[in-house]
Amino acid sequence: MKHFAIVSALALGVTSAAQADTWDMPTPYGDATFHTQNIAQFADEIAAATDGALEITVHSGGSLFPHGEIRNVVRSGQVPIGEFFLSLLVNDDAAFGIDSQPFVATSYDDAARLWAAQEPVITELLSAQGLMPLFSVPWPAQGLYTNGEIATVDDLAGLRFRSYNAALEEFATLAKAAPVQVEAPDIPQAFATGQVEAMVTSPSTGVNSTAWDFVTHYTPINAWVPKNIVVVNERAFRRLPEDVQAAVMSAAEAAEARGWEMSAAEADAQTKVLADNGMVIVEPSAELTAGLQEIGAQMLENWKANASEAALSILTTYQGQ
Ligand code: PCA
Repeated sequence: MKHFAIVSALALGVTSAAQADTWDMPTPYGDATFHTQNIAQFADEIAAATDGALEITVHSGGSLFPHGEIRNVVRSGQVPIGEFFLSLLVNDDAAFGIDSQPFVATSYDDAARLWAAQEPVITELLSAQGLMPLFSVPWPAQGLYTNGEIATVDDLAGLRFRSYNAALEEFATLAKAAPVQVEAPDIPQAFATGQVEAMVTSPSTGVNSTAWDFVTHYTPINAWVPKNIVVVNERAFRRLPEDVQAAVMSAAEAAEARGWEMSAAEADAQTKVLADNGMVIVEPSAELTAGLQEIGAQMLENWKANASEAALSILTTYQGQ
């Protein structure tokens, strides 16, 4: 009897240790960013649904790992889950980069159709790396932040231009600007020190980085609607009890739906915040738009030249819809 009691106590100890999991989750953007807030809610929902059996600790703003390493550390199992900017993986396969190509998908409707075509392809590519996508959420369409009005592409020539991925670097180069890679949390400092003097990003990131402190004009060129993605290490996920796995999947589905709504609400609301803080909002001139579309057309040719069959099938599916 005594022996039995000891054995069950041990068994209980083992069981409760296996039941309570804490996952560290690195993310690239700051706490004021709607993506981070959406992820915080995702974590809360999982903790509540599993009675604390899975607690996710969010490490925002690149505080646990730099943005460029987040995919690799989830892949290696150093952390079980993480968020990153999807098109950063474009060097693995062009399929990851299609949402950052100018003028392919410029509205939320387009972005949703593009994601429907892209999701099965990138799910397979990530699975080959031992990763499973949980949910993906778009940023508001990307606009132009400058000092003074930009009437034509020529006005961008020579500007030190903040960039966040390979596509934006190519875009800036084709506009004869000088791209400089800067992570979102470092934007204010990069402008303050003169490292950069213009950028393309969403109204959300413009507001989160108090763009009115260093630029005067915002031009909503709305050229692409890029996404973040949250991925989980497949082995770490499979180790979870089945009911916890189900709670993660259902919180992920809710987070994707909520994130798209938050993004759409931010597009107008944060543009208004830019205006309320004194920025001049200028609709792009026909000439500027035409010039940017030419750059986009050339970029898409380059993208296609580097695209796998699977990547090209995304475009075919999307354009055929
Ligand atoms: N904000 C992020 C990515 C796209 C966006 O709107 C950034 O500027 O880094």
